[in-house]
Order: sequence, then structure tokens, then C-alpha cells
Amino acid sequence: MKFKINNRFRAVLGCLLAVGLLFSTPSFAFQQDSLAQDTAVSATADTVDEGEADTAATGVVADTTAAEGEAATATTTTSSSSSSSSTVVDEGPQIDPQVYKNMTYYILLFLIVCTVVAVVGKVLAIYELTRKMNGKYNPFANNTFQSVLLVIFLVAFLGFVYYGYAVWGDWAWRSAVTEHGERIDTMFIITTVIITIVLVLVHILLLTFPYIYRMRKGTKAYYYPHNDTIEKIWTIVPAVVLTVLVLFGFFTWRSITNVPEDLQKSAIQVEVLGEQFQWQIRYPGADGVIGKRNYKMTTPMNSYGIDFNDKHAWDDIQASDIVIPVNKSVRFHIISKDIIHSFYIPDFRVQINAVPGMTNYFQFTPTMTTEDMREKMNDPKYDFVMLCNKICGSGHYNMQKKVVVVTEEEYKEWLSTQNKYFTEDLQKEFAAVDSGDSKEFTTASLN
Ligand SMILES: [Cu+2]
Repeated sequence: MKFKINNRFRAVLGCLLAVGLLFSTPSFAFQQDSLAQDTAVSATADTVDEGEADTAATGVVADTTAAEGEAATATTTTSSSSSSSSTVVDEGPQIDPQVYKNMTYYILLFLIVCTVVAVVGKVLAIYELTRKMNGKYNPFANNTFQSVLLVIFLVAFLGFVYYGYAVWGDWAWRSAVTEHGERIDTMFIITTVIITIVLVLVHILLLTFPYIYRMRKGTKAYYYPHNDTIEKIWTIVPAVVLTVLVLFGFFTWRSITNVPEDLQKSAIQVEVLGEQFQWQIRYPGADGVIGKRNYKMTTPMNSYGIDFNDKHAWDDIQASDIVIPVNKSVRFHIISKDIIHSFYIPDFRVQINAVPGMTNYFQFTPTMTTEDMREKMNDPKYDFVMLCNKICGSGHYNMQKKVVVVTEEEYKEWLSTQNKYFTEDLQKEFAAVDSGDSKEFTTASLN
């Protein structure tokens, strides 16, 4: 008899293989598991024995010597030896529960889910077929069912939107602690109100129309190709709203960033340099002017690349944190050493990019000290933080600096304790370069 491998046979074979794999995978894993446990137990058995012997011996010693007042040392040895033996037992190889769930497991799980869906589909098809045969089939029943589902979804969706605003809104919202921050918050609230109205209206229309206009017995679709009025409304209204929002944003941004020149000069200056993956902070020192920087001057010692030919740089101060006085205008000079980073202090509503080759400025006035904020938040460890807000590489997540807002007296005191950037070693390096050929310096620094 000629044996022919037909399709049905192949399907059965495939199923058997899949079922076999399904059962064998966890048992393999179980074998590995018990094997590993066996070796772990035998490996630790010796050390446990020793530990127990020690414990027993010192335990006896402890008992006998306790009465003689030597208990302290004896008990400490007991406890240390027993704890060491217990840690040995704990350190036995831990079996990762994921060992049961390798790739085959997930593939088989997927196949099972597919099979279940297919079976349910077939059962439903048979059910429909029997109804048709009995003359009970209503072709519009599914339309009503689907549209009712959409209405139920709408109610749940609106409930979640309400919940989101009422319960989570508070978590996302914290008042700004800078003067200009209030203007940004006003803009944010107006935008949120407008988009919430649009969100609710659009969803009500989108999800109730399938129910109101569902196909029913005796209804006929109405052909309605064009309506000028409706098209004008849905073009002009969003255009006007968006124009108003964009202009509002534009003027707000201008009012924040266009600072009169005299106010620019009277502010406290701070330079922030972004690089992969850290921030460097420089204060101008007693002269109030930040010294020039030139990337060609970068050396291992002068990693900031400060140009000491500019005497303003001599008294510059390098700080580890950003410390600024409350209710004083501070002007940040934001620069980058390598690629684009972003200077972002969420509590202050401050964000501007740090772009290599140019300086961006952001001037603002903090209105609350860190201490006051901690009291307000009821969190004694709360800190303002400046983050990099441009995904700039693998260490991006760690590019942050603490921002401390203090009173003016505290600020002056803090500033007086900070170290100058132009250290004695740097002075020596600068003097050596100055006396030599300046060209040599440039090439050496570039290599
Ligand atoms: Cu960055």
C-alpha cells in the first residue's frame, strides 16, 4: 500500500509536535532547576556543616562563660559565625522564574490564543447558520449591538476624562515659582480648556452618530455630498482659534525673552555649559562679567575651554550646583560643548536649548526659596532641579543639576565659599603657554 503524506496528516503531525514541545519545555526547565538546586545544596552542605559545628561549639562556650561575665565576646562570635553560615545558604544559585518562559513558550501561547479565537469564530458562524435555517436571522441586529457598544465606550471614556482631570490633574499641576511662570500657566490653562471642549464634543458626535443613524429596517441612506456652510465653519473656526493661540504664545514668549538692556546688565549672570553627559556652572566672580570661552583653548586641565587672555575670566567661579537668590533677576547664558542639549527647570517654567556655537539666554526671577517650597510641598527633601530635555545620548537621563533658591544673604555667603576656576595649576599652564609660541598651544590642545 502506497503511503501518501496528505495535508491532513501534516496538520496532525504539526499539532502533535507543538503539543509535545509545549509539555517538554517546562519539564526541561524543571530538570535544569532541580539539577541546579542539587549542586547548590551539595556545594553549601560542607560550609553549612562547618558553620553549624562552629555555632554549636561557641554556643556551648557562650553558655558556660556567660555566668563568668565573658558573655559579650562569646555571643558576638556565635552570632557572627551563625550569620555567616546563613548567608552562605542564602547565596545558593537562585533560579530565575523566567527560565520556564523562553521563546518557545511565547510562540506556543500565541498559537493557542489563535486556536481559541478561531474556534470561537467557528462556533459563532455555526450559531448564525442555524438561526438562518430556522428563519430567525435579523441582519440589523449586529448594527444595533455594535452602535450600543460605541455608546457604552463613550460613557466610559467621558468618565475617564473626568477622572483624569479631577484626580490626576492635581498631580500634574504645580504652580510656577517664577514671575514669568504665571503667564505661561495662563496660556497652558486656556489651551487645556479649549482642547478639552473640542475633545468632548468630537467624541460625543463620533460615538453617538453610529447609534442615531444606524441601519434599520425600512431606512434608506441619504446622499448628502456637500454643504458649504458646514465646511466654512469647520475651516474658519479652528483657523481663528489656532491663530489666536499661536499669537498669544508668540507674544508671551517675546515678553519673557526680550529683556531691556539695562535689566540684562543688572541681573546676576550665570553660565551653564552642557556636554555629554553633564552640566558645568560658571559664575562671573567679583567683576560681574563672565570671561570669554574659546573651544580651541580646551586642555585636559582647562576642560571648560576658558580663555585666560581675557582678564574677566581670572576671577570666575566654578560651582557644583546652581544657587540663586530669591526675588532677584538671574540671566542664564546657555551654551553647549558638543551637541544640542536643553536647559529645563520645570518648576520655573524655563526651557531653552543649549546649542553648540551660539549662546542662548534665559532671564527670570524666582519667587520662592527652596526652603519655602519644601514647607509648601510638605516634603523636607524637595529640590528644584534642572534637567537636560533633549535626548542627547546614553547618559541623557543623568544630566541634571540641583537648583537651590536662597535668600540674598545666604547667596552671598555661598558665593564667597566657592572656588575660583583659575587655579594655581591652570595659572602655571597659562603662564607657560603665554611665554611660548601661541601656535604651539593651539595645535597641542587640538590633538
Ligand atoms: Cu543632554
